[in-house]
Amino acid sequence: MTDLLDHLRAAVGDTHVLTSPDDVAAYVVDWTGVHAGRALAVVRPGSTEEVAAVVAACHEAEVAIVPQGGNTGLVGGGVPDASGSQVVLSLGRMRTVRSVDAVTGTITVDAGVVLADLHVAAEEAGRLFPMSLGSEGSCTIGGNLATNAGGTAVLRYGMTRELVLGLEVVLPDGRVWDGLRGLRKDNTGYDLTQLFVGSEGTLGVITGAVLRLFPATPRHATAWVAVPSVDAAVALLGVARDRAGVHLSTFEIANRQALDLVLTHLPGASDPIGEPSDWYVLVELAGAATEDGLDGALEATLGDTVDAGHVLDAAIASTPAQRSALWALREGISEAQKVEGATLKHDVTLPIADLARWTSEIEPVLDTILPGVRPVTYGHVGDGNLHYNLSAPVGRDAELLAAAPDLSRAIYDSVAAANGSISAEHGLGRTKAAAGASYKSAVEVDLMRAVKKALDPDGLMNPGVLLP
Ligand code: FAD
Ligand code: 2HG
Ligand code: ZN
Repeated sequence: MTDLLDHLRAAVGDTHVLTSPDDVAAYVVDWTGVHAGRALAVVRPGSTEEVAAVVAACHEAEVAIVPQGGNTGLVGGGVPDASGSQVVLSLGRMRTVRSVDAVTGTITVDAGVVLADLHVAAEEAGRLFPMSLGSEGSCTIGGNLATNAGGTAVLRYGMTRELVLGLEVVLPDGRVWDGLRGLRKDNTGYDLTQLFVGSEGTLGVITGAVLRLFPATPRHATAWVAVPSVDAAVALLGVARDRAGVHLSTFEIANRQALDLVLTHLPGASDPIGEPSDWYVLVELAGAATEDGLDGALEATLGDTVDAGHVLDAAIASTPAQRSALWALREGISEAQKVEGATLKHDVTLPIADLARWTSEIEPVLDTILPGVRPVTYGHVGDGNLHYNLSAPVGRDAELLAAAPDLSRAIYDSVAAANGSISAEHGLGRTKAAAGASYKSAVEVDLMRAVKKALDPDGLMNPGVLLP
């Protein structure tokens, strides 16, 4: 291994090959704290050529690589296993915005550009890059592409795969595929770009991307709405779609348990409504600077639904500070639940029409497995995507962890029975690789293995992630 470390140092410079426990510590544990591995080394290349040299050296030495961006992934896919034999390849130094074309509506970036910096670059060109995640201050566009991230703007703009036009990828043998074509139309064979989107670092290292930009939407109408049930939230969604059309950009749900955790653990958070409700919705309309019908459309939506009994009360933001405070209630849930203690995460999608039935049926099933278990239910209800994250009965984390296999199986079985998905947006990573394969047909798993074998015949790219 000394040979490999020498090659890596020659490729990126001594200071960018980290091996001491202190230096590698932040790269080997994931955000949840559940996955903690060991690394042979952490390598921080500064260019596509350096990534290619690192990957070629690892290929030659038959050493596995774990690509890593901002290390905000929630399924353990960006950290090494416990063997101490894997190299973590961090894209953190590759943060250049290569070019912006406001006329065509494209931006070309290094994979290590942080999502919040990408927003700023788009804004400076008078455009919008719409992807919006609670982790946007740390996650990278390479990680977003590798996980096909979702977030709160999917309802209007789609998942990451709908925002990308072309990629640059270092293949497992060190060759570079330059697919940085910013064309809306290109029917010249298999769509290789889309093959790498959502591949979680198992097929190659994404080093650059051409992304779509959209017209800026600086105007907003935002409300935090108390609703009596999931059914009522779905009814509100229907009315909001009719009233706001393309301007409806966010439609998020949270149960009372989720709000309670935010109010308990996040400094400065306050309940904008006061009278407790079982469920809440964050709804936002967004439009161009010249758009002046947003407030009216939001008020009409709420008016229609109050009359029908689907809305109990609402707080409408009238200043940017009030808007941020409402968003903080939604975006603070992950962090607040982490502070509360152990969390058993489930990131599921169901047909929207089944969400109310599913949430009411699964709760008693889980309560028989672990009496008093607390579902912290929230997420992108407009996409049919719930984060059905369980907290233990207060002070009983060990019991939650002991019951975890039974609880997760009950949830996944019922999701599969309803034709849903056990990973809506976070990917499979290490946490769900086995479960992912077990809910797919043998044909589908065979096809996935054939793709993996074709691109990474030696199995050196992120082994143990995505495919068991
Ligand atoms: P990492 O965590 O570093 O890596 C994630 C995966 O991508 C790993 O498998 C890794 O090997 C691979 N990878 C990373 N970079 C590359 C690359 N350049 N080439 C090839 N493979 C690569 N996710 C959502 O979808 N929606 C949300 O709303 C959302 N909200 C979040 C909120 C919080 C508070 C947190 C902590 C996380 C949230 N996430 C969300 C999850 C996470 O932020 C996303 O999965 C994000 O896309 C990961 O980006 P990253 O740069 O941190 O990737
Ligand atoms: C969100 O929508 C994220 O807030 C994170 O996808 C969900 O922490 C989670 O489970
Ligand atoms: Zn989410």
